Formats: sequence, C-alpha cells, structure tokens
Amino acid sequence: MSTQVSEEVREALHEGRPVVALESTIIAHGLPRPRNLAVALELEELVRAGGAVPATVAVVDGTARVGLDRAALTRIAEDPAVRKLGHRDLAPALATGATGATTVSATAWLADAAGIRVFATGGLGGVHRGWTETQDESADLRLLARVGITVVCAGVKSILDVPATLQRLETLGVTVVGYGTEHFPGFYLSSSGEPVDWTLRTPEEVAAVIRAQDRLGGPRAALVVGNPVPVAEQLDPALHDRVLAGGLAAAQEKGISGQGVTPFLLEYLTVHTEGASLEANLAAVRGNVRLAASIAGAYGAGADGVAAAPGADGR
Ligand code: PSU
Ligand code: MN
Repeated sequence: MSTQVSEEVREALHEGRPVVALESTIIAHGLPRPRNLAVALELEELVRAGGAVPATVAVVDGTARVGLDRAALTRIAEDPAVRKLGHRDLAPALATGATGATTVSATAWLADAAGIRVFATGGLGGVHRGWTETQDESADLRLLARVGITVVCAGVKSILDVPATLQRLETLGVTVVGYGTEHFPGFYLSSSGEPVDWTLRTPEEVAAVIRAQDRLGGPRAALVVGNPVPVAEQLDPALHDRVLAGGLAAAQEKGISGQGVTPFLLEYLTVHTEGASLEANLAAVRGNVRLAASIAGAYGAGADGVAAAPGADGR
C-alpha cells in the first residue's frame, strides 16, 4: 500500500492502544495562518492528554501519510500550494507527487484503511443551500456511508442546508447520534434545531455502539457523533444568521463554486464576525478532539474493561 503509517501510530494500533485520526483540510484551508499551525499542534496535544495517539492525515509529495511529523505538519499549515483533497483526488495526487490536505472524506478513507476507528473534526461537509441549482453536496457524505469509522463532529457546517444533509445521511444509512443532546449540533451554534433519533451521554455508551456495529457486521457505514459546542462558547445566533446571509450572497456574486465554497464561507464568517466565528469553530474542534480520545480509550478498553484489540495484553 502506498500509505505510510507513522511508526508511533503503527505501534499503537498493533498494541491495541487508542488512536484518533485528525484531518488536515481544516488546518490548510479552514483556519487562518499562522494560527493554523498552532492549532494543529494543540489538537495533537489534546489527543495525547486524553490518553490516545494522534494520527493527522495528509498527502505529502505523493505519499499518503497517517501520522505526521512536525516538518510535514508545518508544510501542510504553511505552504500555500497545498491542495485540498477529497477522496476522489487521492489517486491523482499520489500518481503526480502532489501535496495536499485531506478532507473528511479522504481522511476517513485513509484512516479506516490503516485500521483507525475514531476520527475527530470540526464540522462535516454536507448538502449546500441552493442544492437544486448547484448540486453541491460534499463528498464527505457518500464516503461516510462506506467506512466503519466513528466521526466526532459539531454537526455539519451551519453554512449548509442542515435538514437536507440529515436527510441524505439517513438515506445513505449513516448512523447519527447526539452527544448529550436531543438535537443535532449546529457547528458554530450549539443546536441546529433539528432533532436526532438517538442520544448518548458517555464515551462508554458511544464505545458500546461501536462494538454493536462490530457484532452486527453487515454493510459498513460511519457513526456520526454530534457533539455540540458549549452554549457559552457558541457564536451569537443572531450575528451568525446575519453574517452568513452576507457570505452566501458574496459567494454567489463572486461566482465561487466547487471546492472553493466552504473555505470562502468559513473565511468570510471569520472576517465579518471579527474572529468570533473562528473562536466558536476552535472551541467546537477542541471539544470534539477531547471526546474522540475518550471514546477511543473506552472502545479500546472493551466491554469488560479488558483491551479489545490483539496484542494489547502487553500493556
Ligand atoms: N471542519 C472545520 N473546518 C473545515 C472542515 C471541517 O471546522 O475546514 C473541512 C473538512 O475537511 C470537510 C471539508 O471535509 O471542510 C468540506 O469541504 P467541502 O464542502 O468542499 O466538501
Ligand atoms: Mn462542495
């Protein structure tokens, strides 16, 4: 396989210790420089503090990498030529020696192939507003219907059509649960206002669902854990709605399309909320990373507190 799994991640997986995958598009295209590198390092630190090994995913010079060293992480954060790679972009990126950050879809694919079970991000991609005209639906959704990974997220980005996205996830057979909430989170906002069918309240409960997936077998699909940003750290909903309306209009006026839409809107919100949306985004991501580490630990510990993965007896 042309995927290079770092030694630390490989050893952790082999020994059955918890690993959390992290995506890199949020670093390269979702956050402003130079703060993005500090955030990338902070997120890895949060995973470690939670007792798990971080595995940030990216493509560097045509090699898909799971677990980045400092040099690679710095390059992804700083090099403006870094591309944005969805899962359909992986083959051409590998074949042409490209360097790119991986979206949720590409990260979930590579992490799953490496045997990683838990993944943390900010907000998933989904169905964009105005879908009937643009047919812009993130590749995240279809890919999550095909890999058995658990994605901890603050819902889907609120720049999207949230009800339509939830409907697509249902159609695609992706399990969606709220963490400590009966409502699907709203990314910058604690709630999207949309209900969820299942509510889980502890990392152990989430781990039990993952184990039930294991026992069931059958078609593989992701488990989406919607973990809301704390109300105290959410973006003011009125400000959110006002600025987002301006951002959507600006995107249309400038003719932004395809891969450019999400980064454009995220940046527009950051600028026009004077950084408040960025802080809410970061608060959401941090919470997701912490929860992902706890879930990975609870899953690794097995139903009876005994490590589930092979080779873990040497711990
Ligand atoms: N979460 C964030 N910021 C981001 C993303 C997620 O807080 O920038 C990225 C993820 O990589 C996700 C991508 O897969 O945005 C969706 O892009 P698109 O809508 O073009 O598929
Ligand atoms: Mn898109």
